[in-house]
Amino acid sequence: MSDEPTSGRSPREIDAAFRESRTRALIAVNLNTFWSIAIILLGFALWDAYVDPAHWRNAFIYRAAGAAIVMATGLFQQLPGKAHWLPVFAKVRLLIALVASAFAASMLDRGYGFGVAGLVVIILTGTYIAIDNRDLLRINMLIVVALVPVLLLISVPPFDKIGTVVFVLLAIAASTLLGRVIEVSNRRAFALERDLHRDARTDSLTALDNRRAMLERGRVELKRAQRSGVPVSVILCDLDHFKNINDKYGHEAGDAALIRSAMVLRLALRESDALGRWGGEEFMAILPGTDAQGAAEVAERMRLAIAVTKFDGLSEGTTISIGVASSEQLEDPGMEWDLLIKEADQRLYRAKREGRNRVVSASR
Ligand code: GH3
Ligand code: MG
Ligand code: MG
Repeated sequence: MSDEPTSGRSPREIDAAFRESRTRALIAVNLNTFWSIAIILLGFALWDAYVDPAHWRNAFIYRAAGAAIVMATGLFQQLPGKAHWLPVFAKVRLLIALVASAFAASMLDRGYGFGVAGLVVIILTGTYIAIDNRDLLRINMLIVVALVPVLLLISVPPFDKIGTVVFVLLAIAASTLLGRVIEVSNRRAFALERDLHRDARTDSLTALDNRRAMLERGRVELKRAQRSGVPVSVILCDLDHFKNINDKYGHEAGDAALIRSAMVLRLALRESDALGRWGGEEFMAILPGTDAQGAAEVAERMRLAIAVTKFDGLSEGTTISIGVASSEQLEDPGMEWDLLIKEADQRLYRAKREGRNRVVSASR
C-alpha cells in the first residue's frame, strides 16, 4: 500500500515504489493525450496536400489507419479499470505514429525530408512516456526494430534511407541523454516526496508514528475490521504525574524518559500492532484482530512493563494509566474511529480518577 512508510525498505523495494509512482503519474497526466496524437497525425495531411497535391491522398491512408489505432487504444484505456494499460498503449501509439508517418512521408514525391524531422520529434516524445531509463531503452529498441521493416518496404532513394537511419540514431542518442536528466530529477522528486511523507507522519522525539499517522491507520484498521468481521482494539496510555519528572529532573530528562517509554511500550506489543505518540506524554496502540479481552491483557502488560522500568538518571520510576476500547463492543457496526478513541479516552480518565497506574477496559 502506498501509504506505508518507505523507511526500512530495500533498494529494490524503493525502486519498485519509484516505478509504481511514475506509472501512476503517467496515467494521471496521459489519459487524454492520445487525442492530440491522432489530431497531429491527421493534421499533417494538410501539409502533405500542400507539398504534394498529387499524392497526399495515398499518404492519408496511412495517416488515417495510424490515427484509428491511436484512437482505439486511447478509448480502450479510458474504459473503467483499463487505465493500467496506458504505459503499454503509450508505447504502441508512439510506434504507430512513427510507422504511419514514415509510410505517409514515403508516399510523397516531395517532403520526405520533412517527414524525417517528424520522426525525430516523435522519437523524442519517448522520454515523456518512459517510466524510467530502462523503459526508455526498451522504447528506443522497439523504435529501431519497427523502423527496419519500414525502411525495407518504403520506396524512397537510398540517400533518403541513409538519412533516415542517421537522424533516427541521432534522435535516439538525444532521447537517451534527455532521459537521464529526467530520470535524475524524477528520482530526486520521488525521494523528497517520500521523506516529506514520512516526516509528516513521524514523531521526531520518539520516532514513533505521530497523531496524524495513527488517525489514518486507525481509520484503515477499523474499516478493514468492519469488512472482515474481526475486532480491532485501541489502547490510550498517559504517563502518570509526568509533569513532576520535568519539574524535578528537567525537560531533557523528561524527553529521555519519553523515548525510553516508547521503546518499552513497543516491546510489549506484537509487530502487527501499531504504536504512536498521541500527544505530549500520551501514547496510542492499535491492535488489529484483537478483541476487548485480549487488548485488556496487552494493556496490562504495557502497564507492568512501564512500572518495572528503571529510567536512566531518575531515582524513581514512573507509571502509566490506560484506557482500552474495542470495536466489537459497540452496537453500531458502522461506527466511526473517532468514537472508538473517545471511548478509550473516557476510560483513560477513569483510570486517572481511580488512582492511576491501572487499566480500564470494558470488563471493568
Ligand atoms: P497525570 O497523571 O494527570 O497525567 O499528570 P501529568 O503531570 O502527566 O499530566 P499533565 O497533562 O498535567 O502534564 C503532562 C506533562 O507532560 C506536561 C509536560 O511538561 C509534559 N510533557 C508533554 N510533552 C512533553 C515532551 O515532549 N517532553 C517533556 N520533557 N515533557 C513533556
Ligand atoms: Mg496527558
Ligand atoms: Mg500524564
